[in-house]
Amino acid sequence: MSIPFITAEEAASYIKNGDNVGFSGFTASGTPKVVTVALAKRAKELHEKGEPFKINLFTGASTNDHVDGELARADAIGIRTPYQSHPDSRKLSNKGGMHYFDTHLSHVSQDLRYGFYGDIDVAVIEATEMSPSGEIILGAGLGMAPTLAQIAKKVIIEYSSYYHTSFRGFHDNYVPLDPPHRREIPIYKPSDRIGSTVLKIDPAKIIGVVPSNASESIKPFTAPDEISQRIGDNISHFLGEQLRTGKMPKEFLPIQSGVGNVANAVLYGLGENPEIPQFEMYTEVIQDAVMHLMEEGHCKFASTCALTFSDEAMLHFMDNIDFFRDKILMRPGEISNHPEVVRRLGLIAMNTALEADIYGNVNSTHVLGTKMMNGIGGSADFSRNAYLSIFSCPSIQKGGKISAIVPMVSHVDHSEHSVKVIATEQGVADLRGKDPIQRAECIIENCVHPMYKELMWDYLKLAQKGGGHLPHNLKAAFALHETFMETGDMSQTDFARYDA
Ligand code: 0RQ
Repeated sequence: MSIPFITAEEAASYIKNGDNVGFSGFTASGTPKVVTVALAKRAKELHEKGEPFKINLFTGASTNDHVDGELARADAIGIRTPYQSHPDSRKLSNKGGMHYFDTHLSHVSQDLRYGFYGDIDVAVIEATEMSPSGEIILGAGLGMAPTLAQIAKKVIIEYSSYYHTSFRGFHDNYVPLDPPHRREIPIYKPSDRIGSTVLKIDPAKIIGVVPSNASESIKPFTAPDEISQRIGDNISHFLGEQLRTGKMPKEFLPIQSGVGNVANAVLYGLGENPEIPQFEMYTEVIQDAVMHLMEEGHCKFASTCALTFSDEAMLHFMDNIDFFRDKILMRPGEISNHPEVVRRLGLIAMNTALEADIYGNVNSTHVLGTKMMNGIGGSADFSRNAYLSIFSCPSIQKGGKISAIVPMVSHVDHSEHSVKVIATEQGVADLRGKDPIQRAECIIENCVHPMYKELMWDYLKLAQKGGGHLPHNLKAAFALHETFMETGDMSQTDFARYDA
C-alpha cells in the first residue's frame, strides 16, 4: 500500500470543526510545524465566512508558535490540555477564549486511552524517517506519539527533512498495558531500554505524508543572570552537603530538572561543583546545558522525552551525533515522567515556583492566584515521587515589588507534603522533618529577601496569636497580594491593621 504525499492544506482539510486532534512532540521538539499553520489559515477563512471552526488540542506538553501560537491567534482552539507556554495561548486562556485544563503530563496518554476525553479523530505526527509499511522514526521529541499512533482514527505524518543525520536508535517507544492488566514499568536505571526504536502505525490509518523542513525554532538561552547563578550555587552546595553527610548515596542520584534559566544555572552549578560526581538524568526535557555537561564529562547519561535544544545547539548535536548515541534515550512523556519510575530511581527533582508560602506550599501556575502562566507541566509527576524535591525561585520579582515568599500562596500546585526543599538566591530551606512553625522559621530565615524579612516575621507573630498547628490569620494571609493589587508594591503591606 503506498502512502500519498499531500500538501499541508489538503491535510488540514481532513480536520473538522470539533475534532479531537493529537500532536506528537514535547515542547517545540518533535511537534508538527506545517499542518497547523494551514489549519489556522483555514480556521480564519471559515470564521470570516461566519462558520465555526475550533479543534480540541491534545499534546505532550507545550508546543511551538506553529501550533499554540497559530491556532490561538486564529481563535481555533476549543479544549486545550495538558500544558501551554505560548503568550498568545496564555492570553486566550486568561480571557476565557479556550477551555484549558492543565494537568499532569504523565496522565494524558492514559486518560486518552481510558477514553476520558472521547476519541482522537486525527493525530499529526512528525517523522524523520518512514517505511511504506508505516514504521517511522520520530524526531527530537516524543510526547504522546506512541499512544496517538495506537488510538487515533486517522494519522497525518509530517515528514521532516530538517535533520541531516538519522535519529534512529534514540527513541524508546513503549505503551504500558492499561489496568487491570498493567505490569511494572521495567526501568531500573536511566539507560534501560524497554521499547522499540521505531513506531509502528497502521498504514491504513495514514491519510498522507506532508513534507516539512522547518527547524524547531528554539532560541538559545541567555547566559544565566547573577540571581539564577546564586540559586544554582546554593542548590549545588546543598547537594554537596547531602553527599558529605550521608543523606544522599555516595554514587549520587539521577537528576530531573525543569526548563528555563534557573534550571540551566542549577545544572551548570552542579557541573562546576567538584563535590558532585558524574551524574545521570531521568528527566522530561534536556536543554543546551545538558549537551555541554555531557561533552565536559559531568553528565554521563540522560533519559528524556525531548531534546529541547536551541537551533544552534541542535546543529552541534547533529554534527556530533555519534558522541551522543549511547548517552541519550528519548521516551514517551508517560514513561519519562512515570511516578513509579521516579520513585524507584530516587530522583533529585528540581522545579521552579512562581511563589512559595512560609509553610512550604508552592504555586507554579497562577499569578496572583488567577492568571494562568503556563501550567503544572511535569513538575508534580516528579516532585511528589522524588527522593528529594527541590523548588527554587528568585526571592523577589519586579524589582522587589513582589516577594516570592508569601504568607499563603494564592494557588496551590505542590502542597507542603511534596515540597522538601526551597531555594532562592538568599539560601536554602530544608523542610524535612519540621513541623509547620519550624518550616516557617526556616523559610523566613533562609529564603526571604531582606526587604521582606521583617514583614514575614510580623505575619508569623500575628498568625501565632490565633494558635493552631499551622497558624494563619485568614484576614491577613493575602495581605501582600491585596497590597500589590492596590498599590503595585507588596512591600507597602502593614500587618498592624490586622492586629486588632
Ligand atoms: O515576568 O515575563 O514579565 O519578566 O513571571 O518568571 O522568574 O523568569 O521564571 O521563566 O523560570 O518561569 C514557574 C513560570 C517560572 C515556570 C515558571 C513573573 C516574572 C516574569 C517569569 P516577565 P521567571 P521562569 C518542566 C517542568 C511550571 C511547569 C514546570 C513554569 C515571569 O518554571 O511554568 O515546572 N513552571 N514544568 O516577573 C507575579 C510572582 C511571580 C511573577 C514570577 N510571584 N508574581 N509575577 N513572576 N514570579 C517543563 C515541562 O513540564 C515541559
